[in-house]
Amino acid sequence: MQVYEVCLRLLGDMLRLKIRFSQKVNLMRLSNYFLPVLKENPAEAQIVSHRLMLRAGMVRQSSAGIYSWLPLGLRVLNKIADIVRQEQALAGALEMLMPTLQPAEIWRESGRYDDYGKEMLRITDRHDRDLLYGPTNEELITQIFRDSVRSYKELPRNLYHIQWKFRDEIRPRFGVMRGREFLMKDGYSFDIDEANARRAYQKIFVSYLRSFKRMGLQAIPVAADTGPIGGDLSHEFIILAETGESEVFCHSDVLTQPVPEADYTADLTPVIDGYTQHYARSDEMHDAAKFEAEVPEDKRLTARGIEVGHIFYFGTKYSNAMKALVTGPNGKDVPVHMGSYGIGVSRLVGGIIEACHDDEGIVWPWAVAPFHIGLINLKPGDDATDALCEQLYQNLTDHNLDVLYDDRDERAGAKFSTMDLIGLPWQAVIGPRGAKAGEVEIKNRVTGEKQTVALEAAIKIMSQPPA
Ligand code: 5CA
Repeated sequence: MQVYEVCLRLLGDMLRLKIRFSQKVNLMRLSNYFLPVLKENPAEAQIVSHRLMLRAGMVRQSSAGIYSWLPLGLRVLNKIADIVRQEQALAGALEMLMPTLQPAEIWRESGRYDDYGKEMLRITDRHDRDLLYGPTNEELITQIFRDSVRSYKELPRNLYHIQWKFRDEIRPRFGVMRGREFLMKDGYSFDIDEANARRAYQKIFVSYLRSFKRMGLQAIPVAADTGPIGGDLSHEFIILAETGESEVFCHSDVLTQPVPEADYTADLTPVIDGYTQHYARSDEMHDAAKFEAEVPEDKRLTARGIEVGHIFYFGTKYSNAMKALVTGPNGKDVPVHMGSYGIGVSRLVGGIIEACHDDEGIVWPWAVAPFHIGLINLKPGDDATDALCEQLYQNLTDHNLDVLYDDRDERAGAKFSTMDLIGLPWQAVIGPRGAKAGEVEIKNRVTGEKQTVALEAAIKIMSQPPA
């Protein structure tokens, strides 16, 4: 062999080693992770999602209704936000980011500064200027819009952001479900007239049905009250859960309506009509006589639920008050027609757990699971077991799967119960016996079913959501 060949080979070996080394460092090892699980049920948690979020080390309360998101919880929050982003993009909405602190002046312009009452957290800066921690963003987006857009030719526009909000709720409770500080996706549409604005509303209606479905949820759109946001057309999206704070009254056929494709060039009216032709209302709008007159007895559904989204068409309420005008095709200035569209991103984390758990803990739907697979090493330090675990980890990540590797020196029972508690869709267990045979025991967290298979088969099975 030539000297240069030896050198090349040595170089190759070194590179390979370096890659292996860096990959090793990157493994999401539980021994390096921050997962402060609790064995006992925290006394302050009244509902299962709050209990499980605390027990699974996802959040910690900082003060009433205000939470820190720990690594595991943040991964879920981000996955939910990403689904929202993808669906908003398909519907033609653009992401931006507005600040949490807003000047009081624009709220005085709209007339809401005084109306909002004690729910608004008001702050004075060192120059004695009045600020507030935004509870929503109609004013700020209207200000941005009116300062930048002059002509109908720049319409329609739909802008959204995902940002923390603050509402000084009188009774923050149920963990992240009714927080004081919470993460919301809020979007705002701008159109030249009512017909176009209603179409913008329909697009977001469809995008919400799609987003919630992708999170593993069935959301029921119900006619809703507009409250402090204003306007005359509004729907809440409610997922059914016994612990929900809302009450829903609806025709059960609403539950069997198909979730539409993301074809936003099509006429969306038939899809929307499919949902809205039937009686479906939240408690605030409920009319018992109408419900009984319109819905046959065997189709009447009355249930509790969690409001995970809320959309509004309010026409020119803010554009009139704040003079957000555009020049129309005839050269005349007209106020833009607006709608606003909210999703409770942090509330959804709790909502999904309410819908998806069992006695052992959380059972994450695939699309929002913090990791897809929990890999358990039954004998860390045993060379063959370590090697097979690391190989499986590598192969799974090569398939774009998120893996959490329990390499801790702990009792097997403790490892199993932690994995059950944090609810990853698949568990893969490897011990010295399996390592010898090149086999992995995999467990479906949904059904509890276990099977022992060769490495390749394990990867194939775990690349898909468990049935
Ligand atoms: N400006 C409009 C639409 S962007 C708006 O603020 N709508 S909202 O008040 O209905 O809020 C939107 C969503 O935020 C709600 O559907 C709910 O899912 C979530 N949300 C509201 N208040 C809270 C809270 N205190 N804690 C957690 N999530 C909340």
